Amino acid sequence: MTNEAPQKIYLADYKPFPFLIDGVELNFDLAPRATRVKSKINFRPNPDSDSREFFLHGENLKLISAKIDGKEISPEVTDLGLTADVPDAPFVFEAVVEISPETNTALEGLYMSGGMYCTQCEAEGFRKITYYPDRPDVMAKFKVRIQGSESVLLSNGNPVEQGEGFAEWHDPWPKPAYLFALVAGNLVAHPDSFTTNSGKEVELNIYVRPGDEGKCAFGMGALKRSMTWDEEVYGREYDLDIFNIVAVDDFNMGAMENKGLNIFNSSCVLASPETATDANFERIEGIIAHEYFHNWTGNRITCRDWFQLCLKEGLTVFRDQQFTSDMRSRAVKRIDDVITLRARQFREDNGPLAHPVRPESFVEINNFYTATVYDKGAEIIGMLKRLVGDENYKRALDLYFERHDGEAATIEDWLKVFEDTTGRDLSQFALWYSQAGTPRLKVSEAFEDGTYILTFKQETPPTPGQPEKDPRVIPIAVGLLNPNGDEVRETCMLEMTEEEQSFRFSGLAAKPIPSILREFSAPVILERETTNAERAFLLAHDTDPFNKWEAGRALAKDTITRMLTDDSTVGSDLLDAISKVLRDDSLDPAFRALVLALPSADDIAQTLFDAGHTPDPSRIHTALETVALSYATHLQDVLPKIYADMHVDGPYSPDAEPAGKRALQGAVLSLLSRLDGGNQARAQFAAADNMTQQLQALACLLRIDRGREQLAAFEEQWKDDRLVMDKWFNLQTALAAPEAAVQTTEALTKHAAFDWKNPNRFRATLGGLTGNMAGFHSPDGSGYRLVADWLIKLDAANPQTTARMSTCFDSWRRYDADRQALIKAELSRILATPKLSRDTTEMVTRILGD
Ligand code: 0A1
Ligand code: ZN
Repeated sequence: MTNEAPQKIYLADYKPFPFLIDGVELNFDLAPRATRVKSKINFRPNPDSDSREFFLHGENLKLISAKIDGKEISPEVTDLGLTADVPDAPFVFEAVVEISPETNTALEGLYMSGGMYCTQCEAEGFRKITYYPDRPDVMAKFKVRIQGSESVLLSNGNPVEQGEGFAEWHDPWPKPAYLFALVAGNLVAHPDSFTTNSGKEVELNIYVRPGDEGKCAFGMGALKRSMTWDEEVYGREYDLDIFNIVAVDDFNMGAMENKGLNIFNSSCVLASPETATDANFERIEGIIAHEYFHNWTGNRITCRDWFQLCLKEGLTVFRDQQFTSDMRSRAVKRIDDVITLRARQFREDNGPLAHPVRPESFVEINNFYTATVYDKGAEIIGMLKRLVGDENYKRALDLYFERHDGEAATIEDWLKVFEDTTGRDLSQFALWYSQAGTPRLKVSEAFEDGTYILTFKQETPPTPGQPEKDPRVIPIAVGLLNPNGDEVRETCMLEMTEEEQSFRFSGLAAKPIPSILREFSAPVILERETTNAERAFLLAHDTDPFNKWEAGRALAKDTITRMLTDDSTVGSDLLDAISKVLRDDSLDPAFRALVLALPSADDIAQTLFDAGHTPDPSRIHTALETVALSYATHLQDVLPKIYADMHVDGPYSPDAEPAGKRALQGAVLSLLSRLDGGNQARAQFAAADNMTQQLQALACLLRIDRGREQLAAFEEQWKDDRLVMDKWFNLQTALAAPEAAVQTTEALTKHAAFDWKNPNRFRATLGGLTGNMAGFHSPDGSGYRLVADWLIKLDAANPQTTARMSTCFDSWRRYDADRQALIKAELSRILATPKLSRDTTEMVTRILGD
């Protein structure tokens, strides 16, 4: 049986909703299987619409009664919503519906997690709560009354009344339904307060389940730092009397920016030194900032329709990246962001799921919360800022906030504020929003009579539905170095607009060594003939930290790919260059750790594929292990000293400086364990008083196929901590030796603590396997089969997480014919599942392609 082709929605079909809303009153009578939702909505005809069709979205609702202007009506009800005849004048619509939060495993709408009620309404979850025009351009003021026996009853806005068994909340700011939230539970608060720049006192709370109180302090600090930063850098103040964060264990994504009531996946807010790693702390700080920043970029100014998702997401990611750079190291943050961009977005942009940052059609909007919309969306803003300059960027943003506050805006509105501020024509720049695919930038050079000429040629490969591309505007930051290592030209921003374009630098005594695309000034793939000697030179001398790192990365990638294509060995050029960086005490330890880290197996596979080879996952694994062992052997005289030097005295702090030292110490430990059979790692595991070092040590042991004892000790120590146990599940599937990975994963799915309906646990376990390239791509297809079995099972309960995880198959065309056939068979099996969700159907169909 095949599933019906679901309906596509097009950007070009946008029409405003025929009615405006003057106010919404909601009344919730909570019960796990029979929550009653009463709504009262004041509608009036929208003068900007010529339609009077009254359709309200509604899914999985039991309609008890409906009224218009107080009179009972019998509307036409389908699986998707309700239609009724309405007056051509203002009117009041009332409805009573019944819903069942306890059986809602999709985690969309009102559901239950660990005994508490919570909601997730973005993108289209409000329609599972009551009948409503569930679209972001319909904005209204909400009044909410909650009746329930829980000690904490929360909604958006400000609290107006509370008593035994009820609470009432009014949100003075008009908002779309996707920002609605409700929480009810026996929770405890970690309270604090913040005084805004203009002297307004704001009450802050992080609500958690009893037992988690000790894990809130860092998140609260991050929230206050975010509030201060947004005032100082963007001039944006908070606008309610209260700001609440709630941690929930069952959540499909990271967190949600509901007005005044952010709901967080507990993994993205709870942290203590004993249970969270340095990377967790940094991520938590970034996500808290991200959700808080949405208050202006997303909530006060929202999106006209879901095609404009990048308007809020690209900008908010850009803002959280700026924030993290300011809080930590700008250089390290940029390198981290580019590693993530390449791993997720470039991969997406190169495969069957490629789509423009602003897509033109979708079947299920939940499938478009992608690396492209978020991370490439943020890169576009970075490019815009580089092109117009910091001052103009600031002026354009001030204008954006002033002009569009309270509105549901579009990408055109966004670009217009930049055009109006600078007088520039951004029509060509707008191609970044409409054209998918990562541009390839080919570089050639010439040197004559003291003039150095750089010639660039841009080309973007075809992507689904877009065979041809027009040339884009590309900001290319370039600096020039003398052969002696001095910088002869400081960074300048070249602005490429043609398909092919040359730039000249005159007055040079010798042919310079160029440092191109500094700070990764555009999300493109640079293709330039160069030598490893030049890469080593740039790794040693480049003044731009991003390109310095990039040179080392290119050197390592070149070595690894050549090991796989022409059986060459690890050369001394790479080893000596890495050794120099590692020994250079003047460099930030976090930066040195990044230089020491090897490119991922996935990165190597894509690089080989792009160069016309068929990647073999198991050989890639072996090559990476060989390089690691060569590093260890070559550096063995310095490793113990650096390990000791990176020791941090005193109590644990998640700040960038000690975290950077631990990062380098961990990278060194990983090399050391290849030489000492894991002795140092065992000692670190035994002595660790923080999760970063405990987990590092365990990972090192698992990587060399040791650590059974430590694994058991870890489980015993942490069996009651859900978030730490996610790490325990993940580490085993992610780091298992290729031939053991599938079996390990299968065994773990039978573990009593494998709660497959919990997205964190499911992702930790199965996602660990799909990220373990050689294990997942086991030649017998057992990895594919196991993952497909679990996706089929999960789809019936939680389509959103299933669809998202099905992307593990998106790179199937890279591999050999046998693997391709095995993957295709699994994808077809998934697609043939009776009642497969719309979400997964769309994703698997796109992955399979034509
Ligand atoms: N807007 C949130 C992410 C988010 C999106 C969708 C969700 O459910 C489908 C949940 C959260 C953010 O950018 O943080
Ligand atoms: Zn966001």
